[in-house]
Amino acid sequence: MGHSLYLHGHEVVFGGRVKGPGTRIFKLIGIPLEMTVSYKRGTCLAPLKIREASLSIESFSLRHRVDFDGLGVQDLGDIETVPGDLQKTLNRVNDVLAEIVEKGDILLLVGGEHTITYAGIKFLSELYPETDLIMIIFDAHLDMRDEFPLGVKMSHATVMRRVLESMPATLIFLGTRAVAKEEVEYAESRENVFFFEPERMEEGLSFIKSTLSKGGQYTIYVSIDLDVFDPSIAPGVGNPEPGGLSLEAFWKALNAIIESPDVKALDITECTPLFDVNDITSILAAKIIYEFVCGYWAYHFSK
Ligand SMILES: [Mn+2]
Repeated sequence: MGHSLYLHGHEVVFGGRVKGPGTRIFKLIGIPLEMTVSYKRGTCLAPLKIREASLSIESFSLRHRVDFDGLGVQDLGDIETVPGDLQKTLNRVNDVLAEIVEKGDILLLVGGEHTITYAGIKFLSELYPETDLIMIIFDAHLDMRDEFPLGVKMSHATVMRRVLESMPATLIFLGTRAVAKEEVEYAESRENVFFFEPERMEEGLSFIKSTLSKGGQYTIYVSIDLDVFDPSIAPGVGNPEPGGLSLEAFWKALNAIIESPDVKALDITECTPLFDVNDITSILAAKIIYEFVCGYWAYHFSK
């Protein structure tokens, strides 16, 4: 015990009250991190706003014929960040997760800026050291600069490069369309980085399928930066970028991915309620969590 003292519960719980015993394996944790955002501010407000949004929409998934209500998703609250100290915050996230998450749990991390993904994937790599880590990252960006801003090694624009330097993982990006030359050159120099523009989603999904059919033991971490969507669908993000995914393309991809029982974590990042329109980006984030949980249940537990 000890590290979970840094968990701060809210009266507003994702999806409302936990109404059924369910599997109790879905654990939702908010990480209101906002330290290195580079354009529009407000990511620290997202976890609570997304919880509120979850109360305003239906919890039943028509697609999967499953109701989120009763699946026993535990909302464990938010991890308190360490003001001004990113490294301590990331370490703290790692420590708290190690204390409350067990093998077999499905982790739902609600950011916060995209930098939280470093702590999430590091934790999974320690929980499942015997498996091959695969990250599937929905993002307009590669987040693979060496420094951003100049002199800063760890930020939401460098985080995936730091992941690659710290652990053996295969990174598959979907929806890529806003990159620096430096990032493309770095990504293409690596054998374990693959990226697919919005126009190549089908190719990306086939690639994921063939990767997973090689017969290894995998742990899959799904990371969603909401700027992967077209800004007309998700305006409340820190770095909006035209030409993003449609919802149809996204649901198709998400459902194909969660058919794999190796998926152990989902994170949703970069939502900023301050720049949203009618809360539609927070509502979309809540909807993604509903559909992810209902779909995962339908594929792996309902039979
Ligand atoms: Mn991004």
